[in-house]
Amino acid sequence: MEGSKKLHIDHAAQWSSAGLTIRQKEPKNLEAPFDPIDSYLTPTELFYIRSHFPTPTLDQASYQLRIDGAVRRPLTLSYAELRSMPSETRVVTLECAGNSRVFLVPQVPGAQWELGAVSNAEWTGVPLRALLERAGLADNACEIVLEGADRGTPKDEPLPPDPISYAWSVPRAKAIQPEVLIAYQMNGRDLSPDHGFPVRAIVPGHYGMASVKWLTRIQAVCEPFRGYWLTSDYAYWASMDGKPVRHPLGEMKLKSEIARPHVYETLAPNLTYTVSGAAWSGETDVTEIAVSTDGGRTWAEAEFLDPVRRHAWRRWKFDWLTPKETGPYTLLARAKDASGLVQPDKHDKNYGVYVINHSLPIEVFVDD
Ligand SMILES: Nc1nc2c(c(=O)[nH]1)N[C@H]1C(S)=C(S)[C@@H](COP(=O)(O)O)O[C@H]1N2
Ligand SMILES: [Mo]
Repeated sequence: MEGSKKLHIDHAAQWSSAGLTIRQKEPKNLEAPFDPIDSYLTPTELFYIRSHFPTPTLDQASYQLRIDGAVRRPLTLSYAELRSMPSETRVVTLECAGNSRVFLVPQVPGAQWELGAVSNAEWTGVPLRALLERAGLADNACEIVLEGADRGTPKDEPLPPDPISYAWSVPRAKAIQPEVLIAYQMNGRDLSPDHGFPVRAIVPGHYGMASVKWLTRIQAVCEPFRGYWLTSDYAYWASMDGKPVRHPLGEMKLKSEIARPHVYETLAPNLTYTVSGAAWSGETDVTEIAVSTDGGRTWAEAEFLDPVRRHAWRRWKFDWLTPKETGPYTLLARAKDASGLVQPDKHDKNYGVYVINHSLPIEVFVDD
């Protein structure tokens, strides 16, 4: 079982004034506190922040959204024009593809996210589909490139020679789904600067990297876009006729996390302790959740607190009568989806330092 060695929990980590753990100060990489998931929606000030470059300064008055490329009627929308279009509100869980990286053994480079590079919010905006219809998407367009206003030099080799923007490309089939939003509100208020003010994309069911913040351009393309983020960074080894090929990440994988107790917590013996957490997936529904308190030998059904809602997490709980016998115990949670797929028990190496969706061992101590 992975994780039987001590995790490299960063005990010297600093907290922001709002209570987020600072993984990196600038550009901002702030982790949400995962253990107090008392609310279904993550309060905006506690929602994790993952930015590759400094937050750009944009304002509503001069904001422009360009829609071009393989479209019949390229257009530019002002903020007011976007706001005047019919909108939709959806609850969507965002998870960074690098979430839970600290659980990889041996330790790997990159931000040492624990459990909180995932959060759940309500987003309001215009379906991307409506904008593509207005622009007249060409029949042969295969992807939609979403580009942000932030720029800089990325960190990992191979590096492009000049500063680049943050851009992600979404397959056409996903981009035209009704749930993909060009959002301007989060939890009922204007987006905050760090979460993409004034406008961002929300691509439900895909890892966070697809939900481009500070969105200023939507470009339809007729060939797969092979930009830095989709090739050098957020890519994995897929297989083509038995040979490994690089593909960009996409759909979020089935996952559950234990929020309480936290790793290395000490619990009293012979007392009921409520183990709690959340489970989510990409394009399917989480239908079952089981908990093990003996490192995976036996499993018991846990209880969901939230209903099934596609693209949003479901919190759950499990009442555990802690053993009389003191000592270390390993807790695991394991989700199952509507197709019968079960959360894996180890990390898939094809994903490198991303997609850490196996059952994460939470070691606790039962002691007086
Ligand atoms: N323009 C831009 N969009 C971006 C990013 C970025 O660095 N720049 N980071 C992406 C990544 S990797 C994630 S996980 C999500 C995080 O969104 P949040 O900061 O609102 O939580 O934004 C995505 N959108
Ligand atoms: Mo991310």
